[in-house]
Amino acid sequence: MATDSRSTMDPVTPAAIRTGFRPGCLGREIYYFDSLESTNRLLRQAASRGAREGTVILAEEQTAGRGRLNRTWESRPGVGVYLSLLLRPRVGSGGTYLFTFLPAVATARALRAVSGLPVFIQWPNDVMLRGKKIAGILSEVRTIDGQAHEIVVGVGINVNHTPADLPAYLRDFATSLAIASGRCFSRSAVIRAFLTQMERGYELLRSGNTAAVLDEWKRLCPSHYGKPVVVTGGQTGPIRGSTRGIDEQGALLLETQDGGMERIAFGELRRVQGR
Ligand code: BT5
Repeated sequence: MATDSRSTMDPVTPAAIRTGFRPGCLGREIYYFDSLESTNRLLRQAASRGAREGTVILAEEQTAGRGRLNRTWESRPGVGVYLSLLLRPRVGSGGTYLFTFLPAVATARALRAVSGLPVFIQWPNDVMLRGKKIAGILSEVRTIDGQAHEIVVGVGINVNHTPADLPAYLRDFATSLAIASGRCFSRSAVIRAFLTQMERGYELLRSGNTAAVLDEWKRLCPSHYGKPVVVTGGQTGPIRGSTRGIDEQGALLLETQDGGMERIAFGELRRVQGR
C-alpha cells in the first residue's frame, strides 16, 4: 500500500500527467495503480491481450519491481517513477538493443531538462548522476518470426528520495534528483519530459534515423570510449580494460591489458574513472 504523504502532494495519476500535456502516440492511454508487483509484468500481460502501442502503466509503488536477471528494483512510494511503455516497432530483432539505448537517452535528456543536472548514461542501461545510479531501464522484447513484436520499456527513476528512502545497501551507489540538488521535483513533470523525449527518439528510429539516436547515446555516454573500466557479470570473471566503443549490436568493445579485444554482450561496468 502506498502510505507516504508525499504521494498526495505530488501525484503521478493520468490527470496530473495530462495537465498541460498533449501526448502524441506514446501516452495516449495511461493506467495508474496505487500498488503493483511490477509495471512491466502487468504491461506484458496487457500486450499479449492486444494493448495498443503507446500504452503506459504507472504505479505509485512496486512490491516486486524488477531489474535485469531478476534483480530487484527498489520502488518506494511517494518519491519515484515506476513506468512501463508499450512499443510495437517494425524492425529486425538485430536492432532491439536500440530499445534499451533509446529509453536511456530519453531518461537522461528528460532528467537534464527538468533539473539541469549532469545526468549521463553508463553502458548498457544505467542512468547515472555524479557516479551514482539515478535510473534503470528494463526493456523486454517479444520476437515473432525474427521481428521485434512487442517491446515493454520499463523505467525506474529516483526523483525525490532522501538517503533514508534508499535501503542501506544502495546508499553508496544510488542517488536521486533531490539528493543531488537539495530540491524536490514534480514527478509528473519528469514523466511528461520522458514521454516527450521517447516520442521524439522513437520518431527518429521509425524514420530510419538510427544514427541520430546512436549519436545522442554516445554523447551522453562518454565512458563508452577510452575509459578504464572493470566489467563484471559476464560469462567469465571480471575483465579489466579500456572501452573501445560499441558494435552494431550494442555490445561493448573492451581492449584488455594484454592488448586483446573483448566483445561484451552482457555485463555491467562496475568501475568507471571519471564520469
Ligand atoms: C535495472 O536493472 O536497472 C532496470 C530497472 C528497471 C526498473 C523499472 S521500474 C518500472 C518497470 N517495472 C519493473 O518491474 N521494472 C521496471 P539492473 O541493471 O539489473 O539493476 C538492478 C540493480 O540496481 C539492483 O541489483 C541494485 O543494485 C540497483 N538498484 C535497485 N533499486 C535501485 C534504485 N531504486 N536506485 C538505484 N539503484 C537501484
